[in-house]
Amino acid sequence: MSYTYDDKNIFAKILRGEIPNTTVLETQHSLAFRDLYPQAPTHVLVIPKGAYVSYDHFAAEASEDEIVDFTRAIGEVCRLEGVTLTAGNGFRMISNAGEDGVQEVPHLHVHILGGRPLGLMLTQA
Ligand code: DGP
Repeated sequence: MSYTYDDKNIFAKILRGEIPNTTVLETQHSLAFRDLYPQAPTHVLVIPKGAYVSYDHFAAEASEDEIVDFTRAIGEVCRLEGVTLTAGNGFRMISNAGEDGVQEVPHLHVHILGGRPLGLMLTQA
């Protein structure tokens, strides 16, 4: 079965410039911007510019250039936000996918959270 991408999602609109965002970093294939509802002092979303719904979609179909760009963009955002292990106290990166992952926006995004102790990764819900 192939992946289905809905280009009406909010991050597709951000990529098309239809909705404003607070950009942290833009590279050839990726965009990083602040989450509208931050859960920590650092809460940045990193997205590929390509039409990928989830990380498994991206890993299966993105080019090597896109994958390298996205991976390095995530690292660069951590550096810019001062949460790397060399300059700060660390961070958490999360990528929700699908119904069980409780993904709200169906365009691949990685949350980078930091700037405070984040507690246990999961609590029962
Ligand atoms: P997820 O549940 O992993 O799909 O997270 C989606 C995140 O996107 C959530 O933390 C809130 C954020 N978000 C939703 N709409 C907007 C928006 O219009 N702009 C920005 N910057 N973030 C948004």
